Amino acid sequence: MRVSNIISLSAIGASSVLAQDNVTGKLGDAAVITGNPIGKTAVATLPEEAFWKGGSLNGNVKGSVVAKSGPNGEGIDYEVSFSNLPQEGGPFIYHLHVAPVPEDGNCTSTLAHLDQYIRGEDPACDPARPQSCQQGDLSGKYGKIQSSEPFTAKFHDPYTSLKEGDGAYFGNRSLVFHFANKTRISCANFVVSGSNTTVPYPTGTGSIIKTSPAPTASPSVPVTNAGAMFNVVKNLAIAPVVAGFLALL
Ligand SMILES: *[C@@H]1O[C@H](CO)[C@@H](O)[C@H](O)[C@H]1NC(C)=O
Ligand SMILES: *[C@@H]1O[C@H](CO)[C@@H](O)[C@H](O)[C@H]1NC(C)=O
Ligand SMILES: *[C@@H]1O[C@H](CO)[C@@H](O)[C@H](O)[C@H]1NC(C)=O
Ligand SMILES: *[C@@H]1O[C@H](CO)[C@@H](O)[C@H](O)[C@H]1NC(C)=O
Ligand SMILES: *[C@@H]1O[C@H](CO)[C@@H](O)[C@H](O)[C@H]1NC(C)=O
Ligand SMILES: [Cu+2]
Repeated sequence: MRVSNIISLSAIGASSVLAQDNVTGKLGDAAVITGNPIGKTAVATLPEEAFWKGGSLNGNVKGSVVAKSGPNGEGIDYEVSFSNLPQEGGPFIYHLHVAPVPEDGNCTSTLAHLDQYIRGEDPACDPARPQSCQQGDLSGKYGKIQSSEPFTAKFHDPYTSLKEGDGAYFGNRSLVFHFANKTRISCANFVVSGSNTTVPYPTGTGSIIKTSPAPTASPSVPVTNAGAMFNVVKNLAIAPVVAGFLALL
């Protein structure tokens, strides 16, 4: 790599670290959700037809977000898969949006991201502090969609809910898939299945009484995409050292 490239990379690294600061929502950091109904599932599947009517799209992006109550009802386990990605305009981003998609399929009507703590979109979510991000910013917290396909990801998010009545509940909301520039390509409503049975959490005691079948033994999956992004940040952070060393040669 040329020295000039390394120096410009290190400049980007420094400015993105500064921009991330320690932002959080006006109402603070997102709370960890407990008491999600065991076995409850919400699935959003992108429709046949795209909302975006531009070139560079062969039909619509295909894919879904499958969300299940986490182990013991804590947080949500997500399984994400997308394919038939546009030829350009990535990396793609996806979010839980606050309103559902209306009958006419207009993705603009889904409004903004699920953001109960009033954080806003800028500066960008720091995946090292997911509690400080908008709850609905799944790609911000767990990784954007690069163009290699199919894209699949599994992650555990502690801050979203399948318990009706919670502000963080998204079973009545929607998924939106965007270009990197935020233009909305496609959107879908979540379809909920499974019971409302909640594991009782007797406060102050460590015991949990299970009243329904035990949660499937899906372990909480490490957040590999966020880890990868973190490595990029770390690599950028050492770039000035490398540049300084090369300057001596
Ligand atoms: C953000 O950082 C500043 C300076 O380090 C500190 O004074 C402030 O309390 C921090 N805010 C939060 C919400 O952590
Ligand atoms: C967003 O990106 C897409 C794909 O590159 C492009 O076609 C579209 O014109 C862009 N929209 C805006 C508002 O820049
Ligand atoms: C979608 O809704 C927005 C806001 O109501 C409107 O401006 C836009 O024209 C609609 N788009 C389509 C394709 O109907
Ligand atoms: C979705 O459900 C939550 C919790 O029950 C509620 O606060 C919110 O207003 C609902 N949103 C929509 C768009 O129906
Ligand atoms: C879950 O609870 C909500 C609100 O009480 C109710 O509308 C819904 O029908 C329940 N679903 C099931 C499967 O029992
Ligand atoms: Cu979005």
